[in-house]
Amino acid sequence: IHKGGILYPRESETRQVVSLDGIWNFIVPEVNSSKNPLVGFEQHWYKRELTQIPDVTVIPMPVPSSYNDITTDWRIRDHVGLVWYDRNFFVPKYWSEAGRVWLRFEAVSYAAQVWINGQIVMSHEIGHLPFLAEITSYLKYGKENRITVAVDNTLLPDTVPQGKVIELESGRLQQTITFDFFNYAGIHRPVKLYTTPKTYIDDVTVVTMEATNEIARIKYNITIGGTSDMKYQITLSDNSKNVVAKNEDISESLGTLTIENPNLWWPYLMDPNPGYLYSMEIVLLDSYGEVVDKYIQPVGLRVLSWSNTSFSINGRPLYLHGFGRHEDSDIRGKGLDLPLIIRDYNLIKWVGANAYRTSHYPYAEEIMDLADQMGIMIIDECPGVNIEIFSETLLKKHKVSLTEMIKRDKNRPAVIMWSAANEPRTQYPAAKEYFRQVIEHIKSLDTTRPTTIVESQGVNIVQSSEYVDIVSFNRYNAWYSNEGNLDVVISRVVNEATAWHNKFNKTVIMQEYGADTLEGLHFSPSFIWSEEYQVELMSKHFEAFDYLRNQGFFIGEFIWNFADFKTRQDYTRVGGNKKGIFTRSRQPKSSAHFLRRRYWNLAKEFY
Ligand code: BDP
Repeated sequence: IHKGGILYPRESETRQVVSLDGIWNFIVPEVNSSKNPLVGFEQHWYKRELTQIPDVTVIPMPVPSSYNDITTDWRIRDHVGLVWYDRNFFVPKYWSEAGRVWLRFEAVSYAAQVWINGQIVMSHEIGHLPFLAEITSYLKYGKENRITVAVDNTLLPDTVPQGKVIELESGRLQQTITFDFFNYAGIHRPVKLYTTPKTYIDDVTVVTMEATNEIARIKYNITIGGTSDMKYQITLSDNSKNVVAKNEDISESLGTLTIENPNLWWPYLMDPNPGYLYSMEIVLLDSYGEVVDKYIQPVGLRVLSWSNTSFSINGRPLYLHGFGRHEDSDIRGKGLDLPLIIRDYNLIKWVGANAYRTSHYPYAEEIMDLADQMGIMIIDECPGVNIEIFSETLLKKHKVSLTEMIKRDKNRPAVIMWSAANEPRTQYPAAKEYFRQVIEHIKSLDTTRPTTIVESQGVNIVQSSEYVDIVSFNRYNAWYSNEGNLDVVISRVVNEATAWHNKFNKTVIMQEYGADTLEGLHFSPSFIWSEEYQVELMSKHFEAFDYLRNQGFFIGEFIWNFADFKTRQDYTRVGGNKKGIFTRSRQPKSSAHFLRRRYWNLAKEFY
């Protein structure tokens, strides 16, 4: 685990950022004649260009993207184990004077080992999270360089998330998983080279201490790498670039700033100007007053507070209405795709949602940036989905995944809650101590946001809910249980939400409910899988939610799912999970229009 910060690479007068995205070379060892999965290590493939290796097929592979759906070869789609990527790139001569050069991967699923010019520079496990290393001494300046990456998608009982590998009678390995979404793999997010000076800003933490219409106060903490003898100059500017607060020429890395008549950060539909961001310019100065390094950090002014009956932002109670989602689309799988993410935000705004959960892993930083800018509230979920077997090794890695996620997202105003896991088997006695430690770990890193665990087990057997701040549950009434029986929905939802509140005396969110729906399938009277059924199932839930909202502890509703998504091959899935209110190509089903009416009405009523 990288000890320092994992700040998003941003350009400034003192920093340059270069993208390594593009078409890389790619090899899947097993689809070649040797069939030996370890051949790449045995033959030291990282010591030469992949295109120079005899008797292997090198194929072009886009980065960022999942590799699974790019080719027409099912052996690549369903491959388990190691694959290899490489490309060449140039480093300008003047970079040797830059100070330091860093390499940062925004996410590789699941594990990666990285070489520069044949020398190992870093390895990382757990997908969906960034990792970086300084590579100054590995580069050839003013020359061509090579980057090689070995990627392993294998999930085991001690990975986050868990999986098992079985050998089929054909001799092929097969990945088994307990979650339904497709286990996409590859270099999923951008790869960047960037420079910093020798002494550099390593990490920034900003917390809003107070946020009213009259005054806001933030506390910051800067950590630096290199010489510690530096002066700091901290400037906060509004979005018209007017300086509103400043700390000049100070030697402390810790400080506060006070902003008069601030523009607070408000969620979408709660204010005419949601997602207001200031920018905090952090400058390091040497003893001559020369600028050494500069980093610009967006800052949203907002405070959260919660009790056993409410959850508020800047003192105003929240009602969360949104969905669970996935990073998923045709061909690129979980690869970052800018047109798709902007389309998604346009749909989120159209439907009038104010929040979503990053089910079931942290989403790309570009997606999170947009949430900050648009005022879409995020329940930030770590990759611990469907944990079945609790062990010490798993607990350690689970904590690492939370450390990395919180380090990455701690400054984001959009992130309003940490979700430690989705549907873990919390009925087992071992879950109790496990999640006590997981939640304690989150609290040791951040106490400004509430925690949750998204539960699917029954209220009376769950071992972990006493530790969280907010109770979350998923329930598929009239789908996985009582399929077809829409008339039982209202009482079941009301009774269960009430039981959670009564047992744990906390606020409650329904994080998932829904029905698979094939767009264009119509039945009257409604019948499962039809558009009518999805709409009717929603309308029953809405009645239950309206009742619950009046009880004073129910703070959110999230339909499963925003869009249809690809799953593992399974006889209950026809071309994937179809519980989306949008299709996989992001067109509305009848349910999207129906949800839109409700979410806009909620917005009017609450704000
Ligand atoms: C829930 C899971 C979610 C699934 C959903 C479903 O949390 O990941 O996609 O069921 O089966 O249990 O649709």
